[in-house]
Amino acid sequence: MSEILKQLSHCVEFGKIDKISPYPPDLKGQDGADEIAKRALEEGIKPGDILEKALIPAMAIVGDKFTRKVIYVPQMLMAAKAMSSAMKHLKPFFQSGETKRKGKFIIGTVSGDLHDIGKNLVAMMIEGAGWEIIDLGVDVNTDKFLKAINDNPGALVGLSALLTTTMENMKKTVEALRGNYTGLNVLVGGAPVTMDYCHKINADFYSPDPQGAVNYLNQIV
Ligand code: B1M
Repeated sequence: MSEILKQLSHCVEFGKIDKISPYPPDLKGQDGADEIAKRALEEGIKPGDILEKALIPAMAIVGDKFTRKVIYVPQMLMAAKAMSSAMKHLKPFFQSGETKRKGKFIIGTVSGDLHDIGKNLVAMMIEGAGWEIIDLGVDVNTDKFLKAINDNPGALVGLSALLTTTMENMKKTVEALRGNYTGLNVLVGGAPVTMDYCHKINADFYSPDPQGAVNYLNQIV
């Protein structure tokens, strides 16, 4: 991995957002994920490589440290903020899809779940593939999904869940969507979700990553 991607990965792993951020103390005064991601792009590193080789692996390390109780929620939050500060530079590249939209895609993280990094990535990639995104945010209850579908006839829907506890809410929401709309296309994803679970809850498709979701949508139109 190039030196700059190593630096970026380090910043995300240790929650160094930008130069003015005083956290973590040993990186005080140094560039953070914000400045380094911008510089990596200026140096010609591909946005996809920045994401796949630096940002996503750094978050995987953060998750592993959290599991091993090496770090706790505040450090995990700082890492997420550092990741987001880098993502804002990548966003325009992933969103530069065709201007003519293929359709509408409603997306949200299910009720009780505040994780939005993966959901935002999926939204960005799908937008870049030419779809209009209606992002309902995090902790989205069933009524909010139902209202969005009602307001946007013909839209497809994507649900993200990162917690084993909130997968149950994913199931409840899908059940309600099925009960209210026939022919609605529902995609599900998020770290604990599997194809088996997708079938079990009667969703249409599961993708482990944004590209799988894009490919699925593209073969529908
Ligand atoms: Co939380 N957290 N967290 N967390 N967090 C996990 C998920 C966890 C696995 C960490 C761990 O224990 N190792 C664990 C869940 C365990 C479990 O349920 N089995 C966990 C926990 C326990 C918690 C809390 C309960 C901690 C606490 O308070 N004690 C708490 C819950 C809060 C809540 O939601 N109610 C909590 C809080 C947080 C923060 C707020 C601090 C922060 C989130 C900040 C934010 O999102 N803005 C956070 C973070 C950062 C993580 C980890 C470290 C990283 C998540 C992430 O952003 N990954 C995570 C550990 C891990 O995942 N390794 C963890 C990077 C992202 C690109 O990947 O989101 O998987 P991901 O998305 C992927 C795919 O899953 C897929 O595409 C994306 C790109 O490849 N995908 C889809 C996602 N959605 C999709 C939808 C699709 C298709 C694909 O179609 C619709």
